[in-house]
Amino acid sequence: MAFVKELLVNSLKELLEAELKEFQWYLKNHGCVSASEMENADVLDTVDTMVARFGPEEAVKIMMNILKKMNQNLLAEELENKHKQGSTAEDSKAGTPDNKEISLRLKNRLKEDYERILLMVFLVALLHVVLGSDCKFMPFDCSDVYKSGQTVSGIYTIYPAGEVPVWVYCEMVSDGNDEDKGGWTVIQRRMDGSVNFYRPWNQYKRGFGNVEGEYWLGLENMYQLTRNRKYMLRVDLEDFEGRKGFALYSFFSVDCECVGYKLHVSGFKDGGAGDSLATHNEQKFSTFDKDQDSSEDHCAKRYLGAFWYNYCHHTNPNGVYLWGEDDTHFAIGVAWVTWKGNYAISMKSISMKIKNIS
Ligand SMILES: [Ca+2]
Repeated sequence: MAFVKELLVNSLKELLEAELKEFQWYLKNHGCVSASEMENADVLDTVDTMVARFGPEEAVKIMMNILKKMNQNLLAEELENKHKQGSTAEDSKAGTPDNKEISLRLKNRLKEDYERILLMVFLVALLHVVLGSDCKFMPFDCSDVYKSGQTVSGIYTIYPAGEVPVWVYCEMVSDGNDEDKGGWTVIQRRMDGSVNFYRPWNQYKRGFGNVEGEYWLGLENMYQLTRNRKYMLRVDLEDFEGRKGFALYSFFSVDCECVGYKLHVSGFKDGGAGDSLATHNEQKFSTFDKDQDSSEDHCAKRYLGAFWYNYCHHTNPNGVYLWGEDDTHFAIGVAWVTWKGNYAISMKSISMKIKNIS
């Protein structure tokens, strides 16, 4: 097993810096190592931690699985090519000859990127790895991530719909009461105008943007989350003068696409911003290419956004990022009217986040 570990470490050394970071990140995010163990640790430290925790055999299995996942598509392609050439079987049947011979053979293979991937395929064959679920930690939402001991805000993977991973920003601390702390799953965020939010239905369904910055989690993900657990919603706002406010709702859910991803939001509690969502309760979602609002007008097109428009809105979180106050075009900005009493004032930042009510 020591030999296998050595091979693994050598192959890890061949990875690019960015891939190593991704590898470590993946280990952390799957609960294989903790955040504190990751701090200042290079990849060899991480491997040692893994080996100490799971034993060499299990550790190598887990890491091989992760490497496979990181290269999923390439791997599949290479596997297929190899299969056609008939050499995969040959490699597997070769058993475990002299270490030096293998090392030499493997070293030659490390010359190019795709050959490095082949090495991993070879190692997997050598280990007879049965694909498992890594460290068997598949958080459903950011509450699960928080409970697993990850208390630093940042990007994590959650699994709201079975095996499909979804990248999300988890806000672990808010400036509210103790009850607000920990494990908020951010479903929408604007902060610097870097992402265009005027997008069609399929993108609002699926999600878009940068998880580290501005993004929309996707209506289908919101549906999957809220059909399984009960959530509260918090909307944080900041204007260009640096003033902050928020609105809290004790219940938030989104219905299936079959009923237009209808919104349910209730139990308002004021954090200074007032209740701009009341009028949007029980509304279907609308985009410029799907008008499901309660107006004879086409709200998404008129107000250049996408939302659970009614007739039409008191807030337009996915509207145009206006960089402050601008009344040139009525109500197209990122407005929250019950706070500002004015449709012309667009927020500097807005984020909508949900937390599981336990
Ligand atoms: Ca309409």
